[in-house]
Amino acid sequence: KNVVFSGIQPTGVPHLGNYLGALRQWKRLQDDAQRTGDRLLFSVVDLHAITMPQEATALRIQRREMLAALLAVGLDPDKGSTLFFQSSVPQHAELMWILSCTASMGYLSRMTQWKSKLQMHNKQAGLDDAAMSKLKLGLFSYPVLQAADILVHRATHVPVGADQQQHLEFARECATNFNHTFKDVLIPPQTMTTPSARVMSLTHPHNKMSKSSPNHRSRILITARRDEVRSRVAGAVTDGLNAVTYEPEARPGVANLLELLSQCREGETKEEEGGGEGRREVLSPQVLADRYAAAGATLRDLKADVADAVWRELDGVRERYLDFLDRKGGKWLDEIEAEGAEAARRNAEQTMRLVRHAVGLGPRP
Ligand code: AQP
Repeated sequence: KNVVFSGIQPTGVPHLGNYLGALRQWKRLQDDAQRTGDRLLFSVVDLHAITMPQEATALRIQRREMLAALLAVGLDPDKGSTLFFQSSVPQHAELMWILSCTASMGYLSRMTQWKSKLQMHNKQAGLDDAAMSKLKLGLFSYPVLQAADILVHRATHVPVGADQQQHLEFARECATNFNHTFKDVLIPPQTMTTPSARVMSLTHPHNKMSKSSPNHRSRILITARRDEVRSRVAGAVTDGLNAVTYEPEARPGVANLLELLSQCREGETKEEEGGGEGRREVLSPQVLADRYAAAGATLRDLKADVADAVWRELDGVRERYLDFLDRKGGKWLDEIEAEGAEAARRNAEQTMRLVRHAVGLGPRP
């Protein structure tokens, strides 16, 4: 049986990008697992979140909000998904340390995300002492923690966005390094690349939609009210040409809306339209654009349809989210997390017994 692991940082309520790029796929894997019996582990990766400065009270709240959001999109421990906070399973950090003793600094320093963070600090080469002291070790080594997250559960499959491919390659490298140095214990995981395109910011369509952007109008949260969805989409930056065409380079804002429409309509079934069973035909952004153009439709027409499609996709999430946060005065979420963490610890401990023994740190398992 396959073991699937994936994680999301508790850096704010998930947005449409997180949903279409990750959470919706996790839910589909859960649906499939009813048939395949695959094991699914989804973690709120709070140890990753602290690679950037976080305020303690806010982080405590955001972890719970993320858990409520995962449940609200339909992930369900009763349907085979193990949901837990990464920090509740100390084996993640323990394996990270062991892996970091065989991981290559050179490999880590070539990671694109690290290089872009370095650029953000505007201190590319020849870092002086003052610049070095501002850069934190955790930010540099977090791919090792990411590798440990996956390897400690002996995950065979990891659903991630295209931007994470390099880190997955690194995780495979960590597993092979370990197996070569000590003993064949860890399983190099396979990547399951999310099929959907990246969702771009509604205000700066060259950037991806992001939780941490200071501009709230750049994103649609999965807990948005209907009027918020409408106003965010209506306010999306497009251009002066009031016709619909699909030109990702020249018209990124319009292309993003067409991508969103295509992806959100994919989730609708014929049943909802009063038809038969099964998934509705997926219309590509290009085909959608051709149809709008043929009908002489305006950007306003497109935006109205996008807002409707997004709302249909997110319908009910907000109510469930608010309900889950409040259930039993908040205790319900604690119970779900405690159960998930217990199951995840049991799973991770099986691997760690083998790992500790292989390294010479523990008895024969
Ligand atoms: N804009 C996006 N389009 C498609 N997928 C996206 N993901 C994130 N943004 C988009 C996917 O969401 C999953 C969880 O991401 P994360 O919590 O690790 O956060 P992130 O990738 O760093 O981006 P965020 O959510 O915008 O957070 P911040 O602003 O804190 O960096 C991943 O599978 C990711 O690919």
